[in-house]
Amino acid sequence: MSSPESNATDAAKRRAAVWAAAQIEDGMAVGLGSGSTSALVIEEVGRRVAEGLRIKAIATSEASQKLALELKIPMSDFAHLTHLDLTIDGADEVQEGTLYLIKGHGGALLREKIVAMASGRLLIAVDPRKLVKTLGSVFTLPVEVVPFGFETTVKRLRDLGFESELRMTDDGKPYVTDGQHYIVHCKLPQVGFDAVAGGEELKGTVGVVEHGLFLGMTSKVVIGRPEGIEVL
Ligand code: ABF
Repeated sequence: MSSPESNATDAAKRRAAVWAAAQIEDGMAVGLGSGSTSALVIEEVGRRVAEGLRIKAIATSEASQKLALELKIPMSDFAHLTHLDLTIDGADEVQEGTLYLIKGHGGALLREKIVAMASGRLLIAVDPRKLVKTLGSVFTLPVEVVPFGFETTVKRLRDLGFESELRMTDDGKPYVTDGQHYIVHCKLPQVGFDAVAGGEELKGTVGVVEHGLFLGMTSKVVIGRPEGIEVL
């Protein structure tokens, strides 16, 4: 049986998701995010498509692509669309004030970043638990790395000062992303961490494909709250 707390979180996610999906206009090219909040967005988009909304969409993960196709959302790809009007995605953490994000605990950060970068606007839908004052205070930072020589990449990340651990599956194997990479979880220093400089350092590390810091990319954040929604 689900707890009152998880029911409240589910309701908050749904409220944020429905508001976010309502921002899509007829004729738009739309990026569809990953994770449980994005799944609710995709459900709502599917409902609107069934009612006649005409869009083309690109998904940020195989799971979201599958759900969107089941709901008969017209899917496209970057061979046919070079620009998206709007991407709606979730986040693991949203820093109050800066709207800097940690993303990628769903394992899809690389595609999420590629889709967000191709998008005119990035709308993030979250429940209130995702708001933080300091990035990394609740979640580690996922960093996507090339499998070859990952042991040396992890060492380089540790040498930069990040406590770093390879993400494993429940059956003890390295977690493999849709892009066939591994994920390393890095703990962010909680005092004096410069997200911009840190992001550049991570990006410049040999073996790193991409990291889950999304800085200066967010247009709006919608937060589902018990009394309605709040937009930042
Ligand atoms: C994606 O899914 C991610 O970037 C983030 O890791 C996660 C958030 O999932 P949820 O909405 O389930 O909390 O958006």
